[in-house]
Amino acid sequence: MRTQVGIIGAGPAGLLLSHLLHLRGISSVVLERRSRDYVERRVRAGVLEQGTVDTLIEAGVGERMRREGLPHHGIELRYGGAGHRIAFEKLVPGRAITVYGQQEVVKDLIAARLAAGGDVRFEVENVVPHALESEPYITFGDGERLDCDVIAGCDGFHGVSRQSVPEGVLTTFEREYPFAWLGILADVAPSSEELIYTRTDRGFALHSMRSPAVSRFYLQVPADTRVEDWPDERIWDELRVRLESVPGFTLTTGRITEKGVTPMRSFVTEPMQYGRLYLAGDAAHIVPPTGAKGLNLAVADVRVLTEALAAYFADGSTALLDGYSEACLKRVWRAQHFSWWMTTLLHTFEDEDAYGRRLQLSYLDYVTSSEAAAKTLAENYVGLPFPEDARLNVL
Ligand code: RFL
Ligand code: PHB
Repeated sequence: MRTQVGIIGAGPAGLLLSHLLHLRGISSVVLERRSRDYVERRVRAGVLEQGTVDTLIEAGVGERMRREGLPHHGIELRYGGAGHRIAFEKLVPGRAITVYGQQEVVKDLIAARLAAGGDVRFEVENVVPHALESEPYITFGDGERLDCDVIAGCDGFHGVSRQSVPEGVLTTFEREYPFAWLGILADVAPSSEELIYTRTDRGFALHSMRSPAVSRFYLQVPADTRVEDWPDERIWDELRVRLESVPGFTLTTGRITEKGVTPMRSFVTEPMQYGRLYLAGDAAHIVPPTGAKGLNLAVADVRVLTEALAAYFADGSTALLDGYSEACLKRVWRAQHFSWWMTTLLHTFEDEDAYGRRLQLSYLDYVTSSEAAAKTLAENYVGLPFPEDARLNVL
């Protein structure tokens, strides 16, 4: 079997890449370890940057997102007994975020690929990339083989692609945090119209949502937390204590339908390529979810890779492919800093002394009282515009 681009992983990165390549007349095969049902149900991100929304619309897969997504023009930072709105419409006019579940994006992309006759294979085991320096191919299943010109490693943080690069080639940069997020989904109308990022002395809490009838919440918990130790009542009690920290706010509770613990990590690999293997999304970098950047960065990588591959398959030019990693890493590091900064601003750290706590509160006061500081938060949160040379020539 032969294709132009062999794509490992059917998360947002792999699926969007396959779709964009199709629009440019480039063939691909997507190999995914999990079942279609599993990837369509995997509850993860919920916040789409303006540039991600624009990309999905431009690529013709934004119809349902436009109908069902919730545009948000601000977020609330809550601490010290008061809430403070970061108003995007004033700080970054014309830019906003859209709340739309990652699994909905994944569903839309899978539907688009299958409708166009795309080759997306689920429940594929033993995927291994080979001959990355010369004529690459992927083996999978029981001795099957996919020959390709290029391999795209879109298989997330624990995938096989990054691990197939010879030792000594990649440099990694990493930070682990001494806490995790316990996330839940509940059948209850949101108690607030906008997302609430809350800092309390008991830890961070986030009120997010998925629809007018479904809410999403996160609690900062110790890194070794087990879901079994958090029965529903305990979760609601803790969310109440942390979120009902301003007068007049009442948390409405409901049936919890999903629970999970997410470790918090920052990670970057440099470069994001080796030979004819190109890494995109979580396969190349991870951020803690506080800045809502992971999915958005995956989309940004894929835009750059699509243009580089289009140039390569058009006339054999390798300049854009050679510069792929460098082109992506600027945005990656901006998002790394923003995500680390939001995380350190809003979480409690066990080893923090009174001095550290004062610094944290001082910065929160600054962000919520200075327009310049608030603007810094806002423009990073809604996502910096793509550079001029990162146009997406889809049509
Ligand atoms: P994914 O989504 O992990 O997809 C990788 C795919 O590769 C498959 N795979 C393999 N397939 C074949 N062979 C192998 N050996 C394979 N190994 C793995 C996997 O099954 C999977 O289907 O990576 P991708 O496409 O790069 O997308 C990245 C995003 O999923 C991730 O960055 C975001 O979910 C991060 N994130 C958030 N990002 C945002 O932009 N906004 C948010 O609000 C946000 N909130 C979050 C988040 C992540 C969270 N968790 C659970 C990590 C909230 C949470 C709680
Ligand atoms: C979510 O709705 O899942 C979500 C929202 C904002 C974040 C992270 C996750 O920063």
